Amino acid sequence: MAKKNTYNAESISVLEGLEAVRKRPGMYIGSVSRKGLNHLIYEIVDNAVDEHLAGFCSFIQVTLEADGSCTVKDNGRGIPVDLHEKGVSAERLVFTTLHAGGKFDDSVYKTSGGLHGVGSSVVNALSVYLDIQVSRDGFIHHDHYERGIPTLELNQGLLPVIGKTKETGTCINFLPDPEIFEKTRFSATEVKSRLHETAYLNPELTILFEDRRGESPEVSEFHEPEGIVGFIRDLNKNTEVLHEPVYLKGENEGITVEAAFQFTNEFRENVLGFCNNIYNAEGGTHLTGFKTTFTSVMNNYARELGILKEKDPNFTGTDIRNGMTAVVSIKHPAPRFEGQTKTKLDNQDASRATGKVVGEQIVLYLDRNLETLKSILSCAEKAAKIRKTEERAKTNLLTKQKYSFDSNGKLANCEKKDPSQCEIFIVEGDSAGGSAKTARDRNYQAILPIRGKILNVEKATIDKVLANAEIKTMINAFGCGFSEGYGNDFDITKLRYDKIIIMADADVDGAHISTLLLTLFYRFMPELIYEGHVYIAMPPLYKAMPKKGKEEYLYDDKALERYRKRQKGPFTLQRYKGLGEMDAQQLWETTLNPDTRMLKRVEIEDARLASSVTEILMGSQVPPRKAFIYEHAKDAELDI
Ligand code: TSJ
Repeated sequence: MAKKNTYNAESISVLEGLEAVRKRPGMYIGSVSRKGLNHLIYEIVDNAVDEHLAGFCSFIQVTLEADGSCTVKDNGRGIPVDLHEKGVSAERLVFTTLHAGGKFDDSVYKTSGGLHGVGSSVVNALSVYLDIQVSRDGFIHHDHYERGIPTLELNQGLLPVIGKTKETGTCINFLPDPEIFEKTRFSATEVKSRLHETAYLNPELTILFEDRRGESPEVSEFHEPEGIVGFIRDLNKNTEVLHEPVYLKGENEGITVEAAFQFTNEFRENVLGFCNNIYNAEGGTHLTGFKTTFTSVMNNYARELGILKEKDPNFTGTDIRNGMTAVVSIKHPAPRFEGQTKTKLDNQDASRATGKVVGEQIVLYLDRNLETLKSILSCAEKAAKIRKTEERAKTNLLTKQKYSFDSNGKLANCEKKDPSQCEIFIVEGDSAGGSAKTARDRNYQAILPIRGKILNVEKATIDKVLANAEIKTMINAFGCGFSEGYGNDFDITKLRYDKIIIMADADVDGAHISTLLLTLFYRFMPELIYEGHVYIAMPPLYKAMPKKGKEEYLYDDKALERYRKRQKGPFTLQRYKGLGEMDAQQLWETTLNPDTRMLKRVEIEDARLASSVTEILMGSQVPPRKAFIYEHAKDAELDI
């Protein structure tokens, strides 16, 4: 009797938990956009990765099914199905118990192994159905849930058995709930990228990915026996590298530390941190430890080699990491996370352990590899030189004009103040800017013209970009500041516009402007992109005017091809060269009017992708950038 009561009490709290998750899904999975949707897969897969880390699973298969569901299968021991003390199968508890607080709940820190094993009940609650088969002890045990509620009758607390097997493992099939998610199509690109990363971090694991949604199924296998060294090679695959990747590993205070790095001839650093296989978007103590030690070791070498003279100041950390690509991956028994998205590692012992391991191992390597050491130091010298020039330029600027962000320049603001209803167009060129100001609905549309030639400096350094008055006006107009590295002064809640729309010509200069703006956003205001506020206007290339019938705007050459096929009678074709050529009425119809315009939302789901994308975007050639835009063009939304 007592048992039954506990179970009833238990089921009530299960229902309450379910309701909490379904009411505020963002609290548990971050968002209900495609990013949150993909997250469901990671929550499930992480459990299988844990089983791998425990030493019992070597293979994980992830399938995007034709019906929109996802199947994840491992060859681990199988989730325990025996009776738990509460009188139900242990498996039921895994899928119905909401573990204290959500990942994105401010009040709670994640404990051991990040959030592993905690997310499966959340995935369950947010799925139309979740079906599970556990192969264990010679039998296949079956369970099924609908929107988090179990639908199968238990027999004395135990799951129904649907077959015999000699294998062991867990297989889960689930369908995300369209009542919850804005988008229900998983992004194969994002999922693959994350699985590939998991494979790099777990060199003995094999992950098979299959996408069965298209005409012909696509299969990828991820197995990276080189581990994070392979990760570094992959991150640097499109850049000129200066030496072979360096790999360090050690243990300190019960924390395992692994790091790999390689310098390139690019003027940027890309240092990624992972704790217990989880990416730390906001960095944290492991990265601090790595960076501090690396800086001090390299400064010592620079003095020993006479590159820095007695009177010279040290290189800064940024100087020394100029061109560096690095992955720091630690295993910590009890990690704590802080920061806006709870992805910043907070344990002080992680900083000590990483510093210690890196400090010991790096000198062992560099003492024997002087060529590598010299390449790294020459990167630092170059960076220091540029920094000094820029510091001088900035001081000059400061004396002439206060380095502030409160000018409003040429911004033609809108009248409404409610951010959810407002849009800002960043328009290339004064003439297009002028037409846009006339054409807009001043009620809710703001226009900020930006002159192309100011920014038309190949690979303008970010300092120059930030010193640009129009860029300052832009940052000021957005209202949310900007963040540099991990020092974060950015506050997205202060954003004054729901849509930031880049409006540039479809030519080289236009591409350049969009490139710089997107790069700027990635680096200093990435949340704008993650939260889907950034759009690119797609002005049409042509206007077709038939002798009989309606005029039509055509947005690309494919559209023109289709038009030619379907248009029987004669027509005149007007080709637009640029935004500047349209009059106010045309500009309104093609680019400003929400009922007729075409917008493409810029979507990058993860910071890890941003670095390589930035590279593509920063590159001086136009074609790769085009490829980027086109790859994401499938996400293009006809904004009607
Ligand atoms: F495959 C998968 F990704 F779909 C998935 C696998 C999803 C979930 C929610 C869990 C798992 C999973 C869990 N794979 N392997 C396990 N292992 C256990 O839960 C397990 C097995 C045995 C023992 C033991 O002590 O005997 C303990 C645990 C935690």
